[in-house]
Formats: sequence, structure tokens, C-alpha cells
Amino acid sequence: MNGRIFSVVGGMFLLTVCSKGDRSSVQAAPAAPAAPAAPQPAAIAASSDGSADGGTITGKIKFTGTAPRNPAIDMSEEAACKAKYKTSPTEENVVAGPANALANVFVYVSAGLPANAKYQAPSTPVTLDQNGCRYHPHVLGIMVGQPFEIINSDPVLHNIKAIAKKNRPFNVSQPSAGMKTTRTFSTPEVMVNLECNVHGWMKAFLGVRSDPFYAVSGEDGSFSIKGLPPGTYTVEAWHEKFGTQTATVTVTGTESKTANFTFAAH
Ligand SMILES: [Cu+2]
Repeated sequence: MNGRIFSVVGGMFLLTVCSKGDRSSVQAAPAAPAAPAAPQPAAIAASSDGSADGGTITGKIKFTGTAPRNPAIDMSEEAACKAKYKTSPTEENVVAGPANALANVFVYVSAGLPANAKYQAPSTPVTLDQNGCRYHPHVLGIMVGQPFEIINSDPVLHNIKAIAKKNRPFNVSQPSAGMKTTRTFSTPEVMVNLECNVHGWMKAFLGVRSDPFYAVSGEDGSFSIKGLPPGTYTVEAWHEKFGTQTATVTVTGTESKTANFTFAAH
């Protein structure tokens, strides 16, 4: 991300604007500290939002065969959760879209980025909502150091447990609606499994990365990873039931490359 560079420039711009007494239409950049920017290590000009330079890897994820049926969830003992559904809720082990599109695949660059590259984590939290006794979203990514905000939207006790091997595991109780807990992760790990000790069907999967080059496929199976510097990358696609696949993709400039993945349902 080149946010660091941008914020310095943007900050100076703000000061100029303000000193002229203009209406402050420039958006919410916090008053930039006047101190000169400290020299920053390894400024890799990459952007995760695609608004700046870099290459793009996009693709579609599909599966062959017949998707297994997602088990029904028995919420009869959690009336407050059950009431949130019109039809009986199921687990989300395999979420398929039209034409065998596969959702909830975590796609990330597993190799090829410069070893010394440093990417600043956004201060914007990644949110995991417990709502209707399910996790939303079911698969998600986060950067090392980025706030991970766990919210309880249910008037029932949830107990979120992070099963991590490289990161510090945690186990947090949220007995009532509106509770919020924030954690961070210190090292890359794909995946950290999230479970609820109270509701055995509640599962989510969190990919922790030290760079912003990851995405989760949508209902149409598509994903997009933007802002990649030139390089040859291993792109890995992870699915909770169907395993992993990799592709090698070379990016030379600001072009868009395609990497499609097809899993076999089993
Ligand atoms: Cu729960």
C-alpha cells in the first residue's frame, strides 16, 4: 500500500487548505503530525484497493461433481437465534453459486513477494459478527496487526475460540448482545479456525497475512487481488472441504492476469 506516502502528501495539502479558511471538504485525514515523516523501510508501492499502480490477478472458482448437502443446524435450544431464520438454517461447508461457482475460497499469494517487503496494516478493523448463531462472514482475511473485531449480535452466550498454531490462541466469552472484543494477530497463518464452545456448528476461518494480497471468492466464485508489484507468484486457493490448489502467475506491470481454479467435490 502506498497509503503512507499518500498520507504525508495529503496531510500537507490539508494544512494548505485549512490555512486558507476553505470549508473543509477534504475528507477526514487526521491532522497530520507536522513532524517530518520518518524514513520508512521498504516502501513497496502496492495497493490493495486497486486505485494505484500494480497488477491484478482475477479468477473464478468452480467445482466439478455434486456439492455435498450442508447439514441442517438444530437451533431448537436457541430460540432467539432460530427466530432470525425463515427457513431452517444450515452449516456453510460448501456454498455454491450458479454454474458450480464456489464461494468462501480464500485466495492469497503464498510465495513470490520480496522477503523484505513490509506492508502496513489498515487501522480499519475486520469484523466478525455472531448473528443468528452463525458467523458472518464464514471465511475472511486479515493482515498481521490489523484489529479483529468480534461482535455479538445475539442475546445469547457465545464463546469464541481461536485455534491457532503460529499465533496465540484465545478463548473469549461474550454473554450478551452488543459485546465487542478486539484482538490482533502477530504472524501469518492460513487458516486460523474459529469456533464457538457453546454452539458446535459455529465455525469460521480466518486467513492471516503480512501483505494485502488476498481475497475471498464471492457467490459467483469470483475473486480479485489488486495492486501487485511485478513478480512471479504462487497463488493458493484454500477451501475448507475441498483442500488447496495453487497456480503460478507472473505480473509484469499494471495488467490483469487470470487464474481460475476448479476443485473436485468430494
Ligand atoms: Cu455461539
